[in-house]
Order: sequence, then structure tokens, then C-alpha cells
Amino acid sequence: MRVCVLGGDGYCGWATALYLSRKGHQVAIADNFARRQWDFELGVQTLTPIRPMPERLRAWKQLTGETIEFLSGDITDYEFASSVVRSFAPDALVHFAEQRAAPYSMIDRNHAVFTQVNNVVGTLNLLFALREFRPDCHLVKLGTMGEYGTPNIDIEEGYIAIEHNGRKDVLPFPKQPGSFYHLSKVHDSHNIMFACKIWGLRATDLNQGVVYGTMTRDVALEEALINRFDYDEVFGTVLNRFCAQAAVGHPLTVYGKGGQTRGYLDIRDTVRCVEIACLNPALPGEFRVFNQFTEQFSVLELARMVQAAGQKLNLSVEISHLPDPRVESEEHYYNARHSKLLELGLKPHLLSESLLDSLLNIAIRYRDRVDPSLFLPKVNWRNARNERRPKAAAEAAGSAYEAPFEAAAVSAPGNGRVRTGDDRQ
Ligand code: NAD
Ligand code: USQ
Repeated sequence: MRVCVLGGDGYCGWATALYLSRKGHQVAIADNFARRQWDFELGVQTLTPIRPMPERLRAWKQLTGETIEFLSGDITDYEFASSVVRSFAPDALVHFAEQRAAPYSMIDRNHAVFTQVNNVVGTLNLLFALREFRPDCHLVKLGTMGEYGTPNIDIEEGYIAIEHNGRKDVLPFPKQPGSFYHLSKVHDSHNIMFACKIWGLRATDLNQGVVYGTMTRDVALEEALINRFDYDEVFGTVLNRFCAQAAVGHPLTVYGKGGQTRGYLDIRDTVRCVEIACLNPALPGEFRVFNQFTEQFSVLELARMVQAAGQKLNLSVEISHLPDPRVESEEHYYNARHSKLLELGLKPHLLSESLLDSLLNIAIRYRDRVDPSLFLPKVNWRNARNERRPKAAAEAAGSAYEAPFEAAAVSAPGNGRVRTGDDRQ
């Protein structure tokens, strides 16, 4: 199968591209390196030293003999998005290429607008490109469990059967997202569903939970293939952050009471779920939704698990409860269905003690690269404008980023692509 992985320089995309290539698919990656730019902008870096794309692809070719094609560009540019669809002619378009950090989208107006434009316009461009040039290609879109929020009822997979005033229908499950980023995913879902309906496109929305881990069999083959491991307050997801914190003796940063419960999955299951979706395409006109996670945990449960695993490795791990910088329920009901991928053959890697050990060991291996000033949350949902990291702090973290925030180039907010009101100050 010909699979194009959009966003293949990123955390989930890189591991997925390698996995699909090993499994015999012809793989192309498309990316504009925006994410590396956002790291520079914030003065953060992944715990693991990821390599430039040409080096990554050379190493893969040398080790496996497989070639992964690379297409450099921004999918919010329709010329680029449509050229990917025309030139590579994919059977499946796997779409990871979005701004995916909730805190990034909550920094200020620029970042909220940028996130929604990047994500919504990018996805719209792909829909038009598919309609125009390859209507039978299957769009496999990464959505998020956060589209649903935390309702006080069970969460279904995409749709809910409702009886209202004596009439019945099956409708999209209600969405109550918790950030401007999560909202962008809801907007995407609506646009994709509509395009399937009017143009007969086929799409699968993978409502993914929070991903943890960094190693897959493929990225572990050689240091040059190493994957991202973000631990900073903006891009780091919670379990990876806790492991990095434990590795350097920083108290685990539980926000509020820690009862926030989410679906989680190992990155090895991310890559397999994407493969399962590709191998079992949606029907023409079908907008299919899978909830892509394997287990539910509260934040406090995760912190306690990391504490216990850390103690076995002679790490002294404290848990601290910080005021929650986000506006979210700190204690709530959560029960989300996630059976469709299991029915199609997913065999989950569950979060065991040995897995936590290996996560902690990776964090320990790279702990000299940890900048503890990146742990504490600085983006508060209640503010319309949050302070950015001063340049000095960025330099102390080893970032080469020079430009002031407002002047950040092509793929960063405030670049002139969207201009309203106070942009011109
Ligand atoms: P990431 O930031 O590591 O990777 C995203 C990649 O997309 C980056 O390489 C970036 O440069 C690229 N990109 C962004 N905008 C682009 C554009 N306009 N044109 C071309 N390339 C662009 O993110 P990730 O963690 O790998 O997440 C991938 C997807 O999975 C996202 O859509 C995210 O919403 C979803 N997701 C991630 C998680 C998680 O825990 N990481 C959980 C649920 C869903
Ligand atoms: N949290 C803490 N302490 C921390 C970091 C986070 O208590 O140090 C809490 C958050 O408040 C939240 C939960 O942990 O309640 C999860 O936060 P997260 O940063 O790990 O994940 P989130 O912001 O939800 O975003 C991540 C990905 C995003 C994806 C989403 C899936 O960055 O791309 O869409 O997970 S989901 O959570 O299902 O929406």
C-alpha cells in the first residue's frame, strides 16, 4: 500500500512512518519542520537528541534497505497539499500534521488563531485535494479523545443513539473540548464528516488518547533513528513528563487534585492502530470514528505508579499538587468505549511495571539534557495573554533561536498569514 505520513518528522509520525516502511508499505513523509521551529520559539528541546531528516532517512535506508520519500512543505499551502496527493498518489493519507499542544494554543490570541488556522486549513486543503485528485484515497486523520471532554455519561465511539420526543437518531457524540487546540480537532471532524457526505470521500477519525513512551522496535535500531521525548510544560505529555521529572529528582507536577482521567496508549500501539485503520479502510462516503487508547488513568494514579517504579530504581520521587493552570474538572466520571480497534486486531501494550522501568531508564539515560525550568506550568487557561519564556532562558536551554517571538518565520504565529486587529501593534 502507498501511504503518505503527513507530519512524519513528529513524535507519532516518525515512529509510524518507520513501522509502515518495515511492514512493506511504500511510505512518503511530508512535513514542514514547523514543530522544530516551535521548539526554538519556546526555547525547549526534546529530551532525546533527534536528528535532521536527511540523516534519519539515510540511517533507515542503510539499516533496512528501505527508502522513505520525503516531501518538504506546509499543508496549509494548497499547492503543496495537492502536489503531495498528485505526485505520491497515496492509497492512504495519514494525517498527523497539526499543532498538537493544548498549552501552546492557550498562550495568547496569536497562538490560538495560529493553531486553528494551521489545523483547520491544513485539513480542509487535504479534503479538497482528495476530492480533486484522488477521491478513493482513505484519509486516516488523527483526532483526539479530548474532543469529547469529560461528560457525566459513557463516551461512545464517535456516535450516540438518541431518543428525543419519541423519535430516534444516531448522531455525532456531543463535543466539549477543553482548549483552542482541542476545538480545532472538533472543527476538523465536522469538516471531514461533511466532505465524506457531499463528495463520498472515505475517512477514519482516530480519536487518540494521550500517548506515552518513545521507543518502538524501529526507532530503537540505532541512535540516528531516535524519536522525540518531550517533557516541557507545553509539548510534554503527562506520563513522559513525570518520568523526566523522576529521573532528575523534581517533584511530579500533578495539576490540582489529580483526578483528571484520560485514555492513554503506548506509542507502539499508536503505530499499530494506524496500520489497522489503513488496512481496513472506511467505505466511500463513510466518516468512521475509532477511539484510540488502551487504558484509562487519573493523573494522580500515574504519578503514584511513577513514584513506585522510581523507588525501585533508587530514585526519590515526591508528588506535588500544583494549582491547576487549566480549566478542567479535577474529579469527574470517565468511561470511554474503545472496542473497534481491538475488534480489528489490536493487541495492546499495557502500562506495566516493566514498561515504566524502561520509560524511566530512557529518561535517566538522557537526564543531562533536562532543563528543570521547563517543568513548571506557565500557560494559564484563565489568562488571555501568558508571558513567554525570556530569550535568556531559551539560550540557557541551549536553543539557537534568535528571532523575537513576533518575528518568528514561516510556520509560527504572527507571520502575517492571518491578520486582525492587534497583530499590527
Ligand atoms: P508533533 O508535534 O510531534 O508532530 C506533528 C508534526 O506535524 C511535526 O513534525 C510538524 O512539523 C508537522 N506539521 C504541523 N503542522 C504542519 C503543516 N501545516 N504542514 C506540514 N507539517 C506540519 O505531534 P505528535 O505528538 O506526533 O501528534 C501528531 C498528531 O496526533 C496530532 O494531530 C495530534 O493532535 C495527534 N495526537 C497526539 C497525541 C499525543 O499524545 N502526542 C495524542 C492524541 C492525538
Ligand atoms: N497534567 C498534569 N501535570 C502535568 C501535565 C499534565 O496534571 O505536568 C494533566 C493535565 O492537566 C491534563 C492531563 O494531565 O488533565 C493530560 O495532559 P497532557 O498534557 O498529557 O495531555 P493533553 O493536553 O490532553 O494533550 C495530549 C496531546 C494532544 C492530544 C491529547 C489527547 O498533547 O495532542 O490530543 O493528549 S486527550 O488528552 O485525550 O485529549
